[in-house]
Amino acid sequence: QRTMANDQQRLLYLFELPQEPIQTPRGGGSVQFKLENDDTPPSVATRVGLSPSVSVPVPERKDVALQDLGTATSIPMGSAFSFFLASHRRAARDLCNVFMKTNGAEDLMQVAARVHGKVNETLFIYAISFVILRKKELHSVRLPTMVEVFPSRFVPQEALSRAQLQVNRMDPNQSEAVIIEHGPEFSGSPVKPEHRVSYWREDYGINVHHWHWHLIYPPGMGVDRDRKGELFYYMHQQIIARYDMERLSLGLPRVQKLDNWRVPIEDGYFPKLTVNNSGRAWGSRQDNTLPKDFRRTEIGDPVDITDLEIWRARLLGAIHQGYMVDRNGDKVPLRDDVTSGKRGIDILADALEADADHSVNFPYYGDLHNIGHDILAFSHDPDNAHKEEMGVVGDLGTSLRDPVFFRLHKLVDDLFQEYKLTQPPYKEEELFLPGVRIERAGVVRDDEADVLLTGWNTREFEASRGIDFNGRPVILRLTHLDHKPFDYHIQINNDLREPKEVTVRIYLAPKFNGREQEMNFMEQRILWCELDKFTVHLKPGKNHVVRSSKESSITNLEELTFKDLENSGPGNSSEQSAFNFCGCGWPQHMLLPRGRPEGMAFQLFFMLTDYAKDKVSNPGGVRRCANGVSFCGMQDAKYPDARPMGFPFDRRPAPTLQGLPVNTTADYARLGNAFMHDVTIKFLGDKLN
Ligand code: CUO
Repeated sequence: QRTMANDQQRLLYLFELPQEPIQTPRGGGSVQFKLENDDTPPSVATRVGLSPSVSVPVPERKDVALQDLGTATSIPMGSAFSFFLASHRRAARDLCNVFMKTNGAEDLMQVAARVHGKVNETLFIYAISFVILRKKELHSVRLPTMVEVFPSRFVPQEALSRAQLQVNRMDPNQSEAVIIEHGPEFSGSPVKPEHRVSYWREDYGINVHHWHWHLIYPPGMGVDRDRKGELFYYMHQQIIARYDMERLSLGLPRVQKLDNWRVPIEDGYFPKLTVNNSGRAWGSRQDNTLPKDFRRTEIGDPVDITDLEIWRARLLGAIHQGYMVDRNGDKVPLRDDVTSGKRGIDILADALEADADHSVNFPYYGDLHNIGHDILAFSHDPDNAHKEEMGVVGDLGTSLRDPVFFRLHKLVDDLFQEYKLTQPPYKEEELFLPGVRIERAGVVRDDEADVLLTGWNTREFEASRGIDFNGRPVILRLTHLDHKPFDYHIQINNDLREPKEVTVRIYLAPKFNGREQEMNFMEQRILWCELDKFTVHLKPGKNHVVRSSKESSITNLEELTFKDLENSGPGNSSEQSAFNFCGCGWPQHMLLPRGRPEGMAFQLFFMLTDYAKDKVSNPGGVRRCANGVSFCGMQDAKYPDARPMGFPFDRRPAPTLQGLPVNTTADYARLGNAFMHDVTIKFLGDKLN
C-alpha cells in the first residue's frame, strides 16, 4: 500500500545516477523509472539493478516541456555548475521555481524525473535538494550524502576507471563488491608543504558540509534567513581557524590572505577529479599562476582584477567610516549593537558575499567574494582559449580542496575582522555573570583526563549509487581523520539562592603560535574554535555538568548513505526534519585538530553566560535541531543565541577586567564564570582503533 511516507522516500531515487536520464534504458538492462508518455508503455516504473526492490507506480501526468525550464538548460550537461556565477544562480532559480510549483512528493517526483538527465547534473541535485529543504510538506525527506551521488567529486577518475575495468573483467556470477580505497595521501606528495594538509582539505565531510551550508543560505534565491550574513562570516571564519589549528599541528605557518591579485599564486592545485561523474576533468592550476581578468563571456560578464581591488577599497572605506551608502545615497550605519533591524555584520556580509538582492548597493560595493572565487577558478584558462573546465574552487562541494580557497576566505575574513575591530569591546557587565562560578573544567576520555587522541579511520560509501558499474556494487573506502570520543566535565557553583539557566560556551585553541610562544589575546582571538554551546539548568549549590563530545553544537550526525535511508523507513517526521536540516554541520570526525604524535598543547576556554539574555524567542515554537546549530541555525526559526556569533572573541579585549589590564585570554578567566584549561592532543595515526 502506498503511503505519503513512501512517496517521500521514493524521492531518494532521483539522486541516483544523476548523469543519466531516467527514461533511457541503459546498457546492461538497467532501467530506473519508466514514466507515462514515454515511448515505452508501462505504467509502473521499476528500478532494476542497484535497488531492485523499488517499484514506482506513475499515474498519468502532463509532460514537462524543456522550454518551461527557463535558463536551467543553459548549462551544458557534464560541465561544472558554479553557484559563484550569476548566470548559474539564475539557472538554479529557474529550475527551483519549476520544482517549487509542484504539489507534494509524488508531483515533484513526476516533474523532476522528467527533467533528470536533461539539465546539468549538479544543477539538478542542487535544485531538488533546495526544494526538498524548502517545502514544508517535504520536511521529512532526508538527503543522501553527496559522496554517493557524485563519487567523482571525492576520488580520482583513475580509481573509478580502475574499478570499472575490474568490474568488466569479473565473472558474471561473482557477487562481491569491488572496493576503491582512497587516502590518506590524497592529491599530492609531501614534497609540497601544502600537501601535508591535503587529508584535511580533501576530507569528504567538510566538503559536504560546505555544500550543504550554502544550500541552506543561498544568495540570490529569494531566501531570507535570520542573520544569514553574520553566519556567512562566522562559519567561514571558523573554517579558517580550524584550518590554522591543523596547520600548526603540522608545523605549517598560518594561512596567508590573498592580499595581492597582481602576483602569481604560489601553490597550484591538481584535483584529479571529474565533474558530475561525467569523465570531464576539473581544471587544474599550475604553481605560480597569475590571476587574470575574467573573460569567460559564455558564462558571465567580463570582470577585471581592478574591479576586485576597487570593491575591496570601497568596503574598507565603509568599514572605517562606519556606514555604507545605499543606492539612494543614504547612509546605512554599520553597528553590531542594534537591538532591532540588521546588525552591521549582516549588512557588510550581504554586500561582500555578495548578492544583488540583498546588497545595500550592489553596483557600488560589487561582488568581491563570488567573483574572487570565479577569477581563481578560471585563472588557468580565463578566456576559454583552452576550453578547460573551471577549477574546484568554483564549486560549493569541492572548493575547500584547493589551498587557494583558504587564502581567498582569509582575505574575506580580514575585512570582517577589520569591521569587528571597529566595534566597542565588551564591557565587564557583558562578560561577567555574578553568582555562578566554574570551579573546575576539563575533558575525560576512557578514564584518562586531559589527553585527547586522534588518528586515521575509514568510512565506506557505495560509489555505485552515483555511477553505473554495470549494475554491480562498488564501494569507496575513504580514509579520514577521527578522534576518540570524550566528555567535558564542568564543576559549577551556583551561589545564588535560586536555580539559574546558563549557556555554556566551549572553545579550543592552540596554546602556542608557530614560534612556540604563548599568544596574547589579540593573536589567539581568531584561533578560538567553537567546540560546543549548550544550555544547562543549575540548581543552587554544586553542579557537576557532563557533556559528550558527540553532542557538539557545530557537528552533524554522520553522513546518511542511501542504505541508511532505505533501511530507516518512514519514521517520526519532526525528528527526520531536524536531521535533514542538520545534514548541514561540521563532520563529527573533524571536531578536533590532529595534534602531534608526541602530543600538542591546546587550551580549552569555558564561559557561562546568562541564558535569560542569550535566549531568542521563536514564536510558533522552536523546532528541535540538536546538531550543527551553531554553524547552520535552525529550520524555520531564528538563530538561537542573541549574542554576536563568536562571542566573546569576536571583538577586541576589554581593556580591564576587575580593575586589572587584559593581555591574554587567561585574564578573561579571572571572571568566575570563565575558565581555562590545558589539554594535549596526540595523533596516533593508524593506531587510533
Ligand atoms: Cu563558502 Cu566562498 O563562501 O565558499
